[in-house]
Amino acid sequence: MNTGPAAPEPTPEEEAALERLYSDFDSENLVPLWTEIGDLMPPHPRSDADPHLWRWKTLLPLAERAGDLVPVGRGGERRAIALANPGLAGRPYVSPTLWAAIQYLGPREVAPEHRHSQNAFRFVVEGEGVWTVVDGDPVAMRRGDFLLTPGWHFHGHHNTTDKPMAWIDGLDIPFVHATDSAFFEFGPDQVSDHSTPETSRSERLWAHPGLRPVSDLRARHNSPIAAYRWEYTDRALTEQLALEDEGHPGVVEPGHAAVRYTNPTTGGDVMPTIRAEFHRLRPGTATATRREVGSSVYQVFEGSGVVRLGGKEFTVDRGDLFVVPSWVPMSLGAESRLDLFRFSDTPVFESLHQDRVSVEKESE
Ligand code: GTQ
Ligand code: FE2
Repeated sequence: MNTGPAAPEPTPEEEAALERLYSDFDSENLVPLWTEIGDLMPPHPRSDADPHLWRWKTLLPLAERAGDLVPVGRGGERRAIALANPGLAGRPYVSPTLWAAIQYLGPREVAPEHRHSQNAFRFVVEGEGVWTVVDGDPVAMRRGDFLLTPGWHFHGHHNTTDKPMAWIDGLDIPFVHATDSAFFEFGPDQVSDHSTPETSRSERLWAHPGLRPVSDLRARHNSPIAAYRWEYTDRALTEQLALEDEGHPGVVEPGHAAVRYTNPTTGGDVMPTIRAEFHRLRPGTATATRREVGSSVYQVFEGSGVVRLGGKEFTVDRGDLFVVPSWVPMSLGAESRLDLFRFSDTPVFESLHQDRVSVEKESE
């Protein structure tokens, strides 16, 4: 510990005076920089969050047990079970800025409407039969779909089938909590529209590639597309790899196709605090090792492989989730074809000009 500017050996009187000084700092709620600087101003980000993996085969049975034992309804609002990073002192946070949870809705169950300043999305790794109703627009949830609930939009979920459904939620709850900017309001106890259309009104108006309604050409800070369907994501990735086979550009690195979900009114991220992407690796390929400012969460959608996170290495399978804390070196290797959904807090750092990326080396 640095105890201040270099000085000759202190006399016992000086030692005692120094001790009184620190004690007076403490009682006056003052802290000197020189005792804290290593932690406050590190040479590069050193996250308290750990790289960590949660296995789907562990998560889903626990969500099912919660479904049997814990009702969903007004007050608790959602049967959502948060991934709590073991480095974050028992907080239900997957990273310092992000929330990730498995949410479970049994047959015919309803999660009541509410709205909050936190931005939210859903990603579906398996199942169907739930409609999320966003500002009165019923949006079907199916495998591979990425669904948005931007801040301050009313939303409730209802399962219209005799089968349960589970999916993952991502929100900026920790960021909003840390910045004291949370607002919340209850809506109706039921969802406001019980119809079950295949396609939401939002998609019918907005989800046509390269086409916008001339009736509304404003730039918006949230994407107006409520659901990004698997059909389009899959096709985009398939075409990137086909173009690579034909010798044309498009992939991010050899054997690695990737798309970002975007806001068609700006071309930027879907929401101000959350970035979302989908990645596909060919069998047997590995990515370069990267570090990035900000944290990411990945969910394996299909296939198996290995992820290296700092000194740790995990094998991953369908449904497994892992978190990459800020500035932790990360690389992926695909055993079979490996499809991964990813979300991150990068837009926060880009907005504030604190973003950095470092590509360390080609691995394997
Ligand atoms: O589905 O509205 O995982 O409000 C956490 C907070 C889900 C939701 C979560 C929420 C929701
Ligand atoms: Fe919510």
